[in-house]
Amino acid sequence: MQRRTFIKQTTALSAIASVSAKASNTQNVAKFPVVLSTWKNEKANNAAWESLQKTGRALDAVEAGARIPEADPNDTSVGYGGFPDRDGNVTLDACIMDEKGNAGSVTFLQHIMHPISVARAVMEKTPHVMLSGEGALQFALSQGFKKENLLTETARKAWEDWKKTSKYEPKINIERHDTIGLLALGNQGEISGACTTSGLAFKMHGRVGDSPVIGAAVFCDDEVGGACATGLGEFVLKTLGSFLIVELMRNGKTPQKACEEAIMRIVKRYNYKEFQIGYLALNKKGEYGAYAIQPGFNYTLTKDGVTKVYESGSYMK
Ligand code: SD4
Repeated sequence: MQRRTFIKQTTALSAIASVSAKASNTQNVAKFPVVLSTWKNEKANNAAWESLQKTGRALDAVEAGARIPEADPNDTSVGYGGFPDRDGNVTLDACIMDEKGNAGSVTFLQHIMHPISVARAVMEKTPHVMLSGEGALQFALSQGFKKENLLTETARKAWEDWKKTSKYEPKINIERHDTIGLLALGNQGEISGACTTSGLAFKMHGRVGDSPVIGAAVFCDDEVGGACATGLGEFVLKTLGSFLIVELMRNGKTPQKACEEAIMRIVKRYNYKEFQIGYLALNKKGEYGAYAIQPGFNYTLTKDGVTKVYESGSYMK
């Protein structure tokens, strides 16, 4: 479903949103295993859940989940089918973090369908955390990933259309905010997280957002839990939101309160009316939280094998 249509349909759900915002004193609990992802990502959550049935490991689950939108040509903000930058290049950012504090990431990667798996290979097979651009591509090829054209006809047409005005103008919730961030607790209750995106549609060539940055789009600490982000990445980067949320949880905040405080950091300092940020958090007890600046942010939860989409609370009503 197109985001525009989806947003229209979800305005009817705004009552649910305000209920969850008001009810933020009561903490949602899912125990483990559990999978939580940004936006409406049921297929990804189901793939993550299936992976948990096979290996039980949260790291495998978040990778399996992220691979679903990456390969989906209809998802215009992740991987194959992602909208290009303003010069027509599909450039990808992704990161992954496990329960031991290991992390891997790729930025500004082109021509590879599954950046999340390249990020995992960076984590597991190199002494580094982050590889970028041509170097990331060379590494991916050396690991057996295939070089492919990721620009679909639909994305190319959207770009041709955009070029008529060439206005770079992020719009709340309809600026292709479909980036997937995932958090999971595995069968042992261990935490992992992942994020993958083609970034903002029609961005400047070379622009890298929050999604490949550990601490910004994803952070996990097995003593505490994890957090992930979506939205206009520049503001997640400026406030290092996921790291902040994990630290707030370490200091006693519930996942819900930690997400709310991370949103407030942005609201207090920036002109928040112009953009959207959404955060998810999951602690080691299986308690989770979600909060956004604007209405319209939703998330997908899988527990006990059942996957459902929920509307997040938000600062703006
Ligand atoms: C970025 N955070 O590149 C990503 C975009 C996003 O849903 O989340 N879109 O800034």
